Amino acid sequence: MNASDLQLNRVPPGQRVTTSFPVLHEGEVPDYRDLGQWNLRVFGLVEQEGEWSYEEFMALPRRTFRNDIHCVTAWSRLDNEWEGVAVSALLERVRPKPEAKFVMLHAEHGFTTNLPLEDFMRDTSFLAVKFGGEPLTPEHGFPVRMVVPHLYFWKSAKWLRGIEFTAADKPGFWERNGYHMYGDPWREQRYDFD
Ligand SMILES: Nc1nc2c(c(=O)[nH]1)N[C@H]1C(S)=C(S)[C@@H](COP(=O)(O)O)O[C@H]1N2
Ligand SMILES: [Mo]
Repeated sequence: MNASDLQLNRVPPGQRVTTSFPVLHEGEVPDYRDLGQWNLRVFGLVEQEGEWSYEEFMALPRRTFRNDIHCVTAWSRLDNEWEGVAVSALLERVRPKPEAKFVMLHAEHGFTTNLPLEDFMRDTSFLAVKFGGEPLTPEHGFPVRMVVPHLYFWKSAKWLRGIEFTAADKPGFWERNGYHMYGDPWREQRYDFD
């Protein structure tokens, strides 16, 4: 097997590799000059709701994560290096109830996206604060974005502000607008008719 075969195995069907980092989102980049107003709320079907201020969140333990990301618009970016907080660090404190089966991620300005609890809890999913050794740039989600690399990148909510645990799967913003409820790049679950 040569190097290009190895890369092929890492690129899902219908995707092409880019070394740039495209910026894609709906609406305005939030203005976060005043992080005193920022918090992250974890709520819904949990034993104890959680809320972290910016300072509290930045004091959580962090580690490096390496992954490949796949955007539904057909670009993939390999070998990304991030720094972030493991999902388990938040769940230790809030503890989802047994009825919790899905998660709705809530971002600034009302953007939402849904995923199964199991996918949210994978040890490859995390809350990113740095990309390539630097704090996230405003357009890539500063101060905190979700990263769920095994699903299409629209599930990786930028400007994350809330994590809601629910019993039933409800569509988020793009999912209401025709995107797939799950979004597995390896099965090309791009739109809801795929
Ligand atoms: N808050 C928020 N997060 C978002 C989006 C958005 O519109 N708002 N778009 C999603 C989509 S469709 C994609 S492809 C990725 C793009 O992330 P990037 O701009 O860092 O490449 O962010 C996702 N996260
Ligand atoms: Mo996207």
